[in-house]
Amino acid sequence: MNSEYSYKNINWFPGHMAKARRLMEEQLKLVDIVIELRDARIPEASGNPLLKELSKNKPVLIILNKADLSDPNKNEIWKDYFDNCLLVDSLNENITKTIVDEVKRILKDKLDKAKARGIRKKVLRAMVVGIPNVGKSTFINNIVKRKVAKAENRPGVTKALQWIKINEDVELLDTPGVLWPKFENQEDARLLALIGSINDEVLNKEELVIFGLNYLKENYKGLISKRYEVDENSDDLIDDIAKKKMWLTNNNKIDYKKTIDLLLKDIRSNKIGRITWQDVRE
Ligand SMILES: Nc1nc2c(ncn2[C@@H]2O[C@H](COP(=O)(O)OP(=O)(O)OP(=O)(O)O)[C@@H](O)[C@H]2O)c(=O)[nH]1
Ligand SMILES: [Mg+2]
Repeated sequence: MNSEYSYKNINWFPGHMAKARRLMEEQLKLVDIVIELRDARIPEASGNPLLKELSKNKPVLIILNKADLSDPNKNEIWKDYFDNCLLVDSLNENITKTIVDEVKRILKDKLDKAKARGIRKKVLRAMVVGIPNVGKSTFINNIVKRKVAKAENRPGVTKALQWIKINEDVELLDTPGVLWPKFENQEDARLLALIGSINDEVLNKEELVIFGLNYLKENYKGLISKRYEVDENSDDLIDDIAKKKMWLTNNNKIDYKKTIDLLLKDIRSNKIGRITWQDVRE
């Protein structure tokens, strides 16, 4: 494994994202608050600069989603780093009350002012935004306790905007995951690819796996050895894992494609452990 390896530049901004961004801009005037989902495993890199620009005149609630996959020792540090931030597991927790209460808390001043002027604010509208595959549709389905939005484990599932009513007071807008036209910071782009927010078809998966394994060896010593029963400091780590797991072709050679695919799958789940891939910058 060579750390001098030069990585191929990553970029992914398909047409539906540019369109989604325009439509979101239009809907923005209707919303009281933006709920921005980020991935708890990469809280900084999963923040979209386009969305920051888009929501600059609105209150923002940051949700660090998939907190069940991220390092429990780092979760709270990241939560404290942001204003108005919650750690959430949209797959397993019952989050409706927490989210509705938090939205109402953040908007309390606005609601009180409206009330003082005799205006009873009808419905609170929240736009749910975030990078692809971060869990926006799952988050909404959890809140409304119904499967109203399609959710799948690949980026680019939601293609259109959809308003969803929670109750008489609150409505949510599901939006397509959006990235930005050019990743100036390729390190962030690699992290986005690593967690599965960029279409695999534009990625070099082997590079990603090598990057992931190196990071784990440095920052989570012993996890790889434990998971795959190999010496994680071996010079032939990927081969060793493949042999141990019997990821082989019919004629007993290492099946590299399968090995890379399965390693990437493990890295993206919590199979190896709960991992956070970036730290708060000092
Ligand atoms: N472990 C875990 N998985 C989650 C969580 N939230 C969502 N997922 C999974 O993440 C994958 C993507 O979820 P979606 O809800 O489709 O994500 P999205 O942000 O709507 O994706 P796009 O519409 O493609 O932008 C699915 O496999 C979900 O089951 C979470 O909190 N924890
Ligand atoms: Mg979606």
